[in-house]
Amino acid sequence: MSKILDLLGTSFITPEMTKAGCSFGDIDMKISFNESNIVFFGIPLELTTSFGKGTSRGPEAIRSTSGRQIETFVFDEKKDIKEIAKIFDLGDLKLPDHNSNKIDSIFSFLDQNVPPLVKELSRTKKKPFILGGEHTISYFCFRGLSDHQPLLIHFDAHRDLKSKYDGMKLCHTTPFYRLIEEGYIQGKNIIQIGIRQADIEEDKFAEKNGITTFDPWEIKNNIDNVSEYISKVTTNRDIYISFDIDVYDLPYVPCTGTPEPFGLDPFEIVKIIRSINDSANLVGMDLVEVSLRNDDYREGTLATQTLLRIIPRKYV
Ligand SMILES: [Mn+2]
Repeated sequence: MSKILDLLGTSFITPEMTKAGCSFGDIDMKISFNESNIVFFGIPLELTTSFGKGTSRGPEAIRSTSGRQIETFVFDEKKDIKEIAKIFDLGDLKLPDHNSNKIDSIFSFLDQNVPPLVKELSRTKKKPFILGGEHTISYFCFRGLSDHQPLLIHFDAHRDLKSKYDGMKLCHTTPFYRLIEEGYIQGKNIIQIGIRQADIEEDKFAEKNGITTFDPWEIKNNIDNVSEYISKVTTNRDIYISFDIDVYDLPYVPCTGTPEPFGLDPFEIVKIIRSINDSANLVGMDLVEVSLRNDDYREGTLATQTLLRIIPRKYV
């Protein structure tokens, strides 16, 4: 425990010292770490991205829009998150310098620090909300919560089930393959939502391992059936949400690295978020692959508004 507290004191750039200059939501009623029940932190990892760049600015995009642009009152929920949640923002994890350190040494830093931190937060009844950074971080975050055997609800355009990519076993296209291969989760406990890009091996791997997939065509044609299914399988279940912003259709996400057409719109995403059963228990979540370029805050806004639709749910 003391090791974790040391880590909190020295290993984070406080929200005020990040580029955004404010905490998530810039909430004026200050909550102490001990009082909090939701703990935000950023992992601005951008190490293995293969196409568009900028995901290291994800936490900045989310803190800036949530703190400076968007009300904490969620209009359609008629709830103010500062009244209903006790949020503490640790800031951004200080990562080893990406330029002078090898990929392996940065991964070993994450390996040593992220799973124990997430586990300790969970043990002390604080739900970790982790802002990426590239999707690779989910591998480290989920491991800290795998003892709960949660149902993993994975929103993404991509399966991220490759066994290897560009010679790397661990990178932004492989986290869920690694989690399954290393025994942290079974495929039958994964639901992938919004998928529209994969290679044939990933598709076969998903089928072989019993992963449930809802592609956008099915969601567009039959969202009520999808919602009903999700409500049923999340009843009385621990759940973990891994949310890649590129699950949204291409026009909604102008900055993310690998945008895809044929995606979902915000109304469909909110409908699915609301279909998770009230009796479920969110053990943690990550929101990844958000980016910020040329002062284009649309994607940060959408990411924040997605979080603001999750926080008021009973399962949080
Ligand atoms: Mn993706």
